[in-house]
Amino acid sequence: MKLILAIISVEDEPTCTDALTRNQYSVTKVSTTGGFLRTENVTLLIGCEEEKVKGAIDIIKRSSSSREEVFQNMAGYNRNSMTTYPVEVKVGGATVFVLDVEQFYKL
Ligand code: 2BA
Repeated sequence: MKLILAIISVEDEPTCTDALTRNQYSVTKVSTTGGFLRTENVTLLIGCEEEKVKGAIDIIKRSSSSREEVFQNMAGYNRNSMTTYPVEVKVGGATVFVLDVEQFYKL
């Protein structure tokens, strides 16, 4: 068994979760925050058999559109300085980790 951790944008989450559950994947959503942009994103936890991993990744890829956006970076923000600067970053898309599950119980 595998555990897929998929970090996706808040905007893409409903489409992605619907598509996964329609295809008989069990999904848990966790609200998370990106360390760089400090904006909210969503991490999906999907436990499935190894042979279903590719199908899940295909669904996540189809439902997570990737695009460029400009953000005001707050990295230099502190009590003495209000300086921000624009950075162009890729948003949407998905960051996916696939982990081996050592044991799985439903108690
Ligand atoms: P954030 O950390 O808020 O990053 C958002 C986007 O900003 C990233 O998109 C990337 O394009 C850019 N970025 C991140 N760190 C950067 C840096 N140090 N310098 C310049 N640009 C940077 P993605 O790579 O698609 O990542 C989307 C979200 O997925 C991330 O949000 C983070 O929450 C998560 N993530 C990505 N890679 C990760 C990893 N290796 N481990 C843990 N979480 C990860």
